[in-house]
Amino acid sequence: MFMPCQMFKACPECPDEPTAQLVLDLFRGRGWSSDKTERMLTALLFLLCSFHSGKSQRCTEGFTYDFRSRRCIDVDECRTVLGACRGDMQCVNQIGGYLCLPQGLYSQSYARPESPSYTEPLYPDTSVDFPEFPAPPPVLPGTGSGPGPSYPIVGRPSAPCILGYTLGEDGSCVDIDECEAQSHQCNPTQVCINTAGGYSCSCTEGYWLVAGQCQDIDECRYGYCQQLCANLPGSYSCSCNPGFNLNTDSRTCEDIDECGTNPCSHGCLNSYGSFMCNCDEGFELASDGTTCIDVDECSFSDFLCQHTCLNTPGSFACMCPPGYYVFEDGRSCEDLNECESGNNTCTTAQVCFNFQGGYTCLNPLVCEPPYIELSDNQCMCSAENPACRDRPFTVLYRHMDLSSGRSVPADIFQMQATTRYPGAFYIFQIKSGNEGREFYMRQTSNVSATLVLARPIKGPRTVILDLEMVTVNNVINFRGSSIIRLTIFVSEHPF
Ligand SMILES: [Ca+2]
Ligand SMILES: [Ca+2]
Ligand SMILES: [Ca+2]
Ligand SMILES: [Ca+2]
Repeated sequence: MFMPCQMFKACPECPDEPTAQLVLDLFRGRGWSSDKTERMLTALLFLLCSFHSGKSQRCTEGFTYDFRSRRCIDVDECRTVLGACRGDMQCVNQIGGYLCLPQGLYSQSYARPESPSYTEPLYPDTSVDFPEFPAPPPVLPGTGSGPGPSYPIVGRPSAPCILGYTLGEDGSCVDIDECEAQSHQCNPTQVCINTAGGYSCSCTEGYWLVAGQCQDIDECRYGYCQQLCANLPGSYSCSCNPGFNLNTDSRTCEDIDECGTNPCSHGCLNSYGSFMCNCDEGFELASDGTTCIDVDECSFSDFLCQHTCLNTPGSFACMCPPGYYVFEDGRSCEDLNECESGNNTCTTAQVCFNFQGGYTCLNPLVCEPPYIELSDNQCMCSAENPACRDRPFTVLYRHMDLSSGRSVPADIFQMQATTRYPGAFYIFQIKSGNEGREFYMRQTSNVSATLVLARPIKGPRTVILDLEMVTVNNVINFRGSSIIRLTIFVSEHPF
């Protein structure tokens, strides 16, 4: 719509509207109707206005003519108009006008240097089409189709609103919601946020702006999680290693005190990220790491116990056969001396003889005729008795015990002549009882010999050996013998 006198209304000597309209109608009547024609008419009217107003007054309201520079310069109303703004409103000078802005709203972008030597062009040189015009009137910023900012001109109610605002129905400036109106320049990846007088483009949470695009933040790269991290579009997810729980902050991990749930059969030791079970003595940890199983000590060695090993939960016990007791070392078997302990069945007439693993009750010595009793363990056959001629002179009864399986050879019994005759010599031999040839006699001197166990002997067994000592005296042509009847109680066990 072409409205020349509205456009140049600020020109005080502008011809009245009907006159201008008349001129326009005149041109239109002649077929001059294009936009260019209208613009040319506008310029012409302006020229008319300018010539009509005289050379001293060529500036619009808000400007004053500077003779030195021969230009229209802005009037700083904030300095020249007393009480330009009321109350707390702050006066901000603008080119061709001024603003009254709330103190908080005032920002540097509205400000201009307070320097009095400010000589910038005081109105834009918009007249591309008419460069020859000496001083085109200032166009109030924002009123045209140009890109300039729009400011509310307080004090001039008819003026348009600043950029980002539009004139409401009630005449006030209301914010334009660029987001709603889809007039924003936000990138498709961005979110438009309307603000008073403008809008901002931002990325949603979990995204950031990289080269104008909202890109997912790789929170994992920045150590958002204490332990395990999985990056997600716009987000991330933290998790924890086994043995840890995610804290309520969803980022940090806390050690689980596994011992609180008694996972171990015996002892439990919590550790950072794990736990350890331990077992009481005599138990070992099973492969599951939590169960304690008994150690079978008996399987370690056959020599752990002298006789029998009995495994028990957490321990073991050595057992001994009847007739023995477990020694204080817990492993050896010691013979019970039934004769000393009185735990025997011998009568008072008998003599208790203890041996390894048992005992026996020896009956009183009975010497069979022609032998007569010489002492409680010796019988004698008198030389005067003809019946004794070819018999041993004395029979001495002795008893000994021998462990089964005793290592061989072993000296087990000593014989010695007690009576020595001048010129006599002695022969020691096993007269009977050695059918298995387990024993032999080794003469150790002229008057002594040792009974040697030559082969291992296994009990339980009682061996009765007649050990003979033959006395030979060739000088007096004497040959006689004495017997030791040795009873050997061979034990069942090798101890
Ligand atoms: Ca992410
Ligand atoms: Ca733990
Ligand atoms: Ca055990
Ligand atoms: Ca015994």
